[in-house]
Amino acid sequence: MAHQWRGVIREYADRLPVTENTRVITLGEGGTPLVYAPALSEKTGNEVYLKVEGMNPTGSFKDRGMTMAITAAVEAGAKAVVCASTGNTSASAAAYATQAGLKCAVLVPEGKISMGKMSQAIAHGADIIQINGNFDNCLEVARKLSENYPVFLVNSVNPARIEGQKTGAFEVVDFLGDAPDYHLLPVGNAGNITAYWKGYQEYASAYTNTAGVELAAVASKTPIMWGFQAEGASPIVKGHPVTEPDTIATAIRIGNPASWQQAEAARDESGGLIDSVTDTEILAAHRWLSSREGVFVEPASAAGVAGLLKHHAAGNVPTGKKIVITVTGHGLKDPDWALQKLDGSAVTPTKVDFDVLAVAKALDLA
Ligand code: AN7
Repeated sequence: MAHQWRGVIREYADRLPVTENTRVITLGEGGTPLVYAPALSEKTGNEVYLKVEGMNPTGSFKDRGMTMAITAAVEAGAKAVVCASTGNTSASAAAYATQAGLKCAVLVPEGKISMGKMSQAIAHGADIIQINGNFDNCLEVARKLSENYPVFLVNSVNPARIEGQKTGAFEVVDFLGDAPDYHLLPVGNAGNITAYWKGYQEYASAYTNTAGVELAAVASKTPIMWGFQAEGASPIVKGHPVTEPDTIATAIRIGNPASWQQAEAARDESGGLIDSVTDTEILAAHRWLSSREGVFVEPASAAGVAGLLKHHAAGNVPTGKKIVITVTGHGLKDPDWALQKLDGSAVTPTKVDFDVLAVAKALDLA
């Protein structure tokens, strides 16, 4: 009988801060496909794989961390949770809080979250507060709210989130049989690059878990980490916070990432880099993924692929390597970007009468 995936906490219980008595809040997250990308592989002369995180229950990688954060909130006796979000965290928090029976408040930047994500938070009954400011302002308020009121913070400044998200690295290694040579991903608040690096490190050496049991190393090495911010929201690249972050990739429209130092540590300890890509490069990569690999993502999710193409064009990418790129969220989160051509002109379906010959002609079959 095929193995049925039980969600990241149960699959990786021996490497997560849970016990037998923990009430696990899960929607079956994780176990996402690692998809071979033929066109990127051919273009760059490497073996390129996509970790397709849009396949998670709420359509983004956030679910890996949220199963742990909401489980921890329940364990701590919380009655309500709060998060700041560019959209995906709020969708995920709202869903997991619902299963746990917790109230959920989400603070989002006004006008800068996609309709798909907003609809999820509404559908799951979250209290949605639009803040007249950006994500960084929202996070500051969420932190202070949790310090002064009885609400449990589920942003990635909560270590439980990082613990859950590190399972992405475990899955990559479990699938490939070892760590890849390179791991590329988008960087916004920098929780995910922090989490992947933690997961890769824990898998590459003996690890003593929370029960005091020593687990053997699973991987022989760790990958080189390449992270990519959007150019208009690239504080780590610039070396200073950006007060007015601006990019079409609203998910990573973040000017002062909470895990800034951890992201720099991942970069430096792995011998990697954190660079930026323009909105034009992001949209080209978004289109590449949908039209050449068969993988539909939201714009921010394409930043890692944009980074690979940028550095390949600059001659910085070796050949013959295994490269994994996390594509973080589903294309249906923000589908408008697929509805126009790259030059901005509209894509209009061909209209014909209901007649086989007319359809055959329209398809160049007759
Ligand atoms: C699709 O939902 O910050 O560097 O509030 O939604 O770990 O922040 C989302 C971030 C990449 C960046 N791709 O990851 C939020 C939020 C997508 C995202 C990122 C986000 P981090």
